Amino acid sequence: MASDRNWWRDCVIYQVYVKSFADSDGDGIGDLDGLTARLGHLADLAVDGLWLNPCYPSPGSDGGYDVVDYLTIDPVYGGTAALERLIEAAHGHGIRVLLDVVPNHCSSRHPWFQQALAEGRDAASRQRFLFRDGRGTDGQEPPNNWRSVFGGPAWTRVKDTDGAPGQWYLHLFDPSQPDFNWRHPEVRSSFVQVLRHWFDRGVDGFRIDVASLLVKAPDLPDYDPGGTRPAPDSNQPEVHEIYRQWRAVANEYGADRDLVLVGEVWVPTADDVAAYVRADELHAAFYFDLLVQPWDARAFRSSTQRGLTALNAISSQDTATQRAGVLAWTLNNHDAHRAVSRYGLISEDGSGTAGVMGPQLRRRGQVDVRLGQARARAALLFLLGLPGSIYLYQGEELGLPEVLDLPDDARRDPIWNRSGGTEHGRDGSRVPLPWQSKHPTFGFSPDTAGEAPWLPQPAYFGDLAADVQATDSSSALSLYRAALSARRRLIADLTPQVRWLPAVQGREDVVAYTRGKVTVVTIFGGTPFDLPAAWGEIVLASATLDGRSLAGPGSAWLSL
Ligand code: TEU
Repeated sequence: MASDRNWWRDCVIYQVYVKSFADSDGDGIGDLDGLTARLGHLADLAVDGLWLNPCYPSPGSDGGYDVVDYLTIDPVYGGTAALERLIEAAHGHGIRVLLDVVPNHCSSRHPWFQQALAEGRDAASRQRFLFRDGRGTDGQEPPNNWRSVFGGPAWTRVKDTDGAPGQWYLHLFDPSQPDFNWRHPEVRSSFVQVLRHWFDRGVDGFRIDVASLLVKAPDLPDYDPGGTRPAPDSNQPEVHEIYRQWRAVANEYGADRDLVLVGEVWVPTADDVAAYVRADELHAAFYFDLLVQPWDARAFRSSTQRGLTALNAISSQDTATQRAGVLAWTLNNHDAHRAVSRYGLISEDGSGTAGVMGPQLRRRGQVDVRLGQARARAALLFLLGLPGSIYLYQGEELGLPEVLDLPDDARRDPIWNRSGGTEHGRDGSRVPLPWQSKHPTFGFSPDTAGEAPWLPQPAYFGDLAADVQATDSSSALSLYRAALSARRRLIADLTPQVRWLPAVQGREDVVAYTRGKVTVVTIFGGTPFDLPAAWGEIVLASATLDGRSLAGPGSAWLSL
């Protein structure tokens, strides 16, 4: 690949939920050859890279975030050879490929965990995980009060080798996902080996799953329900040592490869996020604060500024040779309800949001899809103007809403079962993509009759299929193409400094910022707004223009 220095500082990465992107062999499950065959879609979008959700061998109890073998690709996705084909083809289009590394936990079927179970309580193999004796009479109570992100206790009790009730092991997610002990040297060295293994095969970087969770507070103290102490299961200072080591490994591959590590970092404050992109740590960290904001001018502006302020503070320590990384901005991923449905939610029914993060990411209720689509279009232009890297999630370029009404028996997310069916979980953003409107599986699977798609596609997906949108200049797909190519074209004109403009025409629902010659303006309300002549020529708009009057909700880019 051509080496354009630090491509990741302002890249646009497209997240591929492989299982739902395109199925090449008719088993109803998306795979890497399906993705390779559809690379033209991504080249036309002008994305710089792909992040693939995990496609390692896995029982799939958490969509592949329960890994059995970190060094191969599951045959269901085409095996390692299919990844090699994908990398070669993607690089041919100038598109980089990032894998997802899952270092906090593995699958309970991982050989290390199986060994730890088989060898019993005093075995050295147990030290790679977090096994503890229980509390209370006969160790019946979990070792501490931590809760699983997916609901219920974060501990599961195992049987001793003689069949008697034994120790407990920690799992911050599903019981099928035991947490590693990151204070164990073999755990550390094995993941360095994982990184090198894939870097050596041409992978351009990694998205790091739950990057802030790996190290737990010594002695695993109880969680403080009052919240006066920092959480003992997240964001421990020692976690940063891991990323300094990983950065050094990535750096070994040199400036030509310019590999990237981006952390999925859910931490309390913007300063906590920025700490992960200190010059010798990660290249980028997700700034989820913006993703969880409601559709509101003040909320978007202040969240964005919090992120920028925190990053500036870290960047103030830059030297000529050592620069801090960037924020990774995103409004969609495979864990959240799609932006169309979040921003289009007109009344909440309060159901199904009880779990951790549910209220922020997955509110349920009545959705006005058209309103949500107009707002999501506007949000895209707000996002694409920002300095740093941008992460898009497959299907958002089609304006897909969250599928909120999947049949219960189709749901696969462990959150559904762990919550006893009270939280619906994340399947609704993972429904297989519609490519062709007039096709039994909307082009997801081949023509020959095979297995049904692993999650059912709603009938209305036909109207949103890529083929109909490709020829419609007013479609979401056309806007995404125009916006990404405008970003590419104008990037050299954009300074990293974001300057907020004072409210214009008394409109508190309008937010505008400039980066050098370019102004990005977003109308959050429904009233049209006159784009001031002083802002320059209109480059692009997400909504209808009548002269210089932009319909709301909508965004525009202007350039002097
Ligand atoms: O997610 C981390 C995480 O804690 C949340 O996004 C979580 O899935 C959600 O908020 C539950 O309410 C990462 C992955 O993105 C997710 O798909 C995995 O399930 C999780 O880690 C475990 O590996």
